[in-house]
Amino acid sequence: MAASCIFCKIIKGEIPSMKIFESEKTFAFLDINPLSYGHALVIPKHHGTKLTDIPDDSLTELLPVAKKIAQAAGVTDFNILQNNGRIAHQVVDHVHVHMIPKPNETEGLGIHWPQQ
Ligand code: DGP
Repeated sequence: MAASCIFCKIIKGEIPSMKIFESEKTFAFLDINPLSYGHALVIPKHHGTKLTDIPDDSLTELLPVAKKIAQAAGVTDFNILQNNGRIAHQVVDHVHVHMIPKPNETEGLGIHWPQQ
C-alpha cells in the first residue's frame, strides 16, 4: 500500500467507491469517469505503478475477474484496456485493468448488476 495512492485509499475504504468484487489479492470497482455504462476497473491490492512493479501472483486474477464481472453484469461485448506508463496514457499510478462494456446495437447494454 502507498499512503498517497488514490487506488490504495479506495482499497482501504478511505475513498468511497462502487465496489464490485474483492478477494485477498484483487479489488474491482466502477470507474468514476466511465467511457460506457458499467466501465469497471480491476486492480491488484499490491501497490505498483506498472506491470513490471507487481509480482506475477498478484496479476493472475485481473483478467479472470474482469471476465467474471462482465459475465455477472450480462455484458457480452467489451474492451479490456491496460494503460502502462504515461506515454501509454496511464493517469493513476497503480496498475489497473479497464473492462469497458460495448453496447449491443439491437439490445442495448442489458447490464444487470448483481446484488452487493
Ligand atoms: P488510466 O488512464 O488508465 O490511468 O485510467 C485511470 C482511470 O481511473 C480513469 O478512467 C478514471 C479512474 N479514476 C481516477 N480516480 C478515480 C477515483 O477516485 N475513483 C474511481 N472510481 N475511479 C477513478
